[in-house]
Amino acid sequence: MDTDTSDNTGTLPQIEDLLRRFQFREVLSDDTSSKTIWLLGVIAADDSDKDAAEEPAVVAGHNAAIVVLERIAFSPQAIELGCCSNSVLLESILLASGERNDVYAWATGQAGAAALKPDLRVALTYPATQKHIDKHRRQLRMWVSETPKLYASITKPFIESQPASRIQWVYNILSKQVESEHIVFEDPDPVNGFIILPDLKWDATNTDNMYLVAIVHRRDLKSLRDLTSMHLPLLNNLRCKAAVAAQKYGVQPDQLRLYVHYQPSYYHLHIHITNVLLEGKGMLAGRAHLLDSVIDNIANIASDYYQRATIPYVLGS
Ligand code: M7G
Repeated sequence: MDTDTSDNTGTLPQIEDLLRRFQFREVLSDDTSSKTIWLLGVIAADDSDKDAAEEPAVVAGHNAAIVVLERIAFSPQAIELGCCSNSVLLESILLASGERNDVYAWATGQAGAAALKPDLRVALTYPATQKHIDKHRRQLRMWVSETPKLYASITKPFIESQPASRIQWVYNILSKQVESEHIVFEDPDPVNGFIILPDLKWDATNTDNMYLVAIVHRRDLKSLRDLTSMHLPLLNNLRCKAAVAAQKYGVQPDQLRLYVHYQPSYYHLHIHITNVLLEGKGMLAGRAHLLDSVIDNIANIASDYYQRATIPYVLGS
């Protein structure tokens, strides 16, 4: 979701309208480390609402919606306010309760409105499908060791059964129907080209949290499992141009973490490009595969490395 406060295209009023109509049903999950909460609710359909690409989940007769609320990091402006000599940020804090022991003191409080604006990131999926709900609901997770045989008999048919509508958002970006004003870099080549733009998880303000996503133009590569030495020109091109894109935010090539997810949520090849300072669940062992290692495995070990490898990952029940 675009959180650009300069929005004048009507997107913000639309989102505000949907949030006002959201009726809470359940907390799907919450994560104290990323200070994020996932809420399931319903929104009574309205003529102006977007048609669902897929069958929406229905809860008590209404279309399901998921709202994600995340406390966002201090912005560069807030950091400046906290550090300058008269420390506007600190002066604005209203303390609620506090403790002191020897040289140590701690308290909870609330920063003044001017110091921390905006302080919340909101993402909305509406209408949400059962898949969206399952993805975010707290669930039992377990390790799976995917052998090539398991991939061929279970995962590949599963990937092939996914409706194209599930990656409609990808095609919308590639055809420049949405988010085109945010494109940071494009190589239009249909075989080795891609679009790089801010990931929806990043508000494009604090570059310590920089999170870009590179989406390849070709539509035949679903995941890591499809990559061979034939795709080295694409992968090397991606590695090189990701550095060019990141430099637009002042992030240097050696400050980048480039990786693909296996399993991804969306089966259309894309690369995650983040600042190394950013840490999170998406970078955990068992999900993130560094692009450098992918290139090295294919180029120097075996062209069919990812068709022969047993790949372990964590799967929700
Ligand atoms: P993934 O590895 O398939 O799954 O990555 P994950 O979401 O479980 O990490 C897809 C990436 O695309 C994620 O980093 C998403 O935040 C990002 N993403 C998803 N959507 C629907 C959009 C979108 O509409 N726009 C942008 N810019 N990024 C998106």
